[in-house]
Order: sequence, then structure tokens, then C-alpha cells
Amino acid sequence: MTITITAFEKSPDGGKGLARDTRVRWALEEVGQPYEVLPLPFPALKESTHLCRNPFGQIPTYEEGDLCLFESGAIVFHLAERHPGLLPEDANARSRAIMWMFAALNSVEPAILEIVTVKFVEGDKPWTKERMPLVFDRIRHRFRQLSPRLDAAEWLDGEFSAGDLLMVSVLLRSRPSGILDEFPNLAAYVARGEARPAYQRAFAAQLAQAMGKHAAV
Ligand SMILES: N[C@@H](CCC(=O)N[C@@H](CS)C(=O)NCC(=O)O)C(=O)O
Repeated sequence: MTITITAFEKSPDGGKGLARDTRVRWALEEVGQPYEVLPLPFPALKESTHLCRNPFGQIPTYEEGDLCLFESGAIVFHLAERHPGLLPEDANARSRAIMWMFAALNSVEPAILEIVTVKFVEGDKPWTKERMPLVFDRIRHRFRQLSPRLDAAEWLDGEFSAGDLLMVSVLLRSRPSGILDEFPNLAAYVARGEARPAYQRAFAAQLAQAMGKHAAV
């Protein structure tokens, strides 16, 4: 059955891989599933056809036969459950990998997302200048907590898993701010993720999309 995901027709980051379709593409590449992309211009996100896919009017979504999913974490989890390669066989290790998926999305990503909120959503507000250092401090706090985990380990818990895929994807979003580079072992962890052939294929496909070229995936 054909898998179709949605992505921005033109990603606001110009193809740096920060839009969340990249993590879904990466998971698809890791598990070796071919997919098609439905590129959507911004206005189409809020139209009824897309609101049927995702009531919040966002990308990415995932369609396969009569299954339609939204939320990048749920999509990655779906792929990890149905195909080998992203979750360990051992039941406890599997639960820990799933725990790291939630940690990436619930404990780390919200702090990083605040950069975008302060910069773009509240950019014209008088408090922006004072708020940004507080946002950066909260991110640093999280990174200080996460960092020891990756001092001696290549991945969060043994083999590379969907937990790493999401954590690397989330950490990547902090790189433009410069904070990631303050934590060399986290920056190295992200670089290990980016070096994976599956990531590189996913990145190239979303970049082609952002550049307006047809992404053959
Ligand atoms: N929690 C959602 C967030 C989805 C999300 O924020 N998508 C962004 C692109 S990365 C989007 O569609 N933004 C356009 C909008 O919200 O109008 C997920 O992980 O899939």
C-alpha cells in the first residue's frame, strides 16, 4: 500500500531539515519503506481537505490505505512498531526506547520551540528582548541534564532507536541559535544522527522539496 506524507510545499527554513516531515522521512528511510510526498502550500493546511487529515492544520501527516495519522511522534512510533529497525526486541529495552521518544517530544522539544515563539510569534512585543535569555537558559538547563547521558554512549540506550531519531531531530532545531554547540557531546550526537545514510536520504529529499524540485523518494 502506498504511503503518502504531507510536507510544506516550500519549507520556511529553506530546506535545513527543521520541519517535522524530515523526522518522518528519516523514519521511513530507516525502515526501508518507500513513500510519496504531497506538498502543501500554507493556505491548504487550513482547508477542509487537510483538516480531515489533521484537525490542527499542520504537517506532517501520514496516509496508508484507510489509515490517516498526524503528530510526527505518533507516525514514527507507528513505523517503529510495524517494521524492524527502530525499536529493540527486548521488552524492557523497547519500553525505554519509547520513553526516550516521549522525552524528546515532551521534555526537550517544548523548551526549544519557545525560541520560535519568542522570535516570530511575539517578536514585536516589548518583552521579547528580556524573554529570550530566559528561554535560552531553560534550554541550557535541559541540555545540562541530558548531556551526561551521552558522555560515553553513542546513543541514548544501547543501539540507535526511534528515541534517538526523535531526540536528534529535536536537538537539531536548537542549532541555529548556537546553543547546541555549547554542548560538544550533544552536537557530536546530532552529527552521528545526521551521518546515518537514512538521515542523509531524508534530508536530501526534503531539501529538493524546499528548492521546488520534485522529490523522487
Ligand atoms: N506536534 C506536531 C507539531 C506539528 C507542527 O508544528 N508542524 C508545523 C511544521 S514543522 C506546521 O505545520 N506549522 C504550520 C502551522 O502550524 O500553521 C508534530 O510533531 O507533528
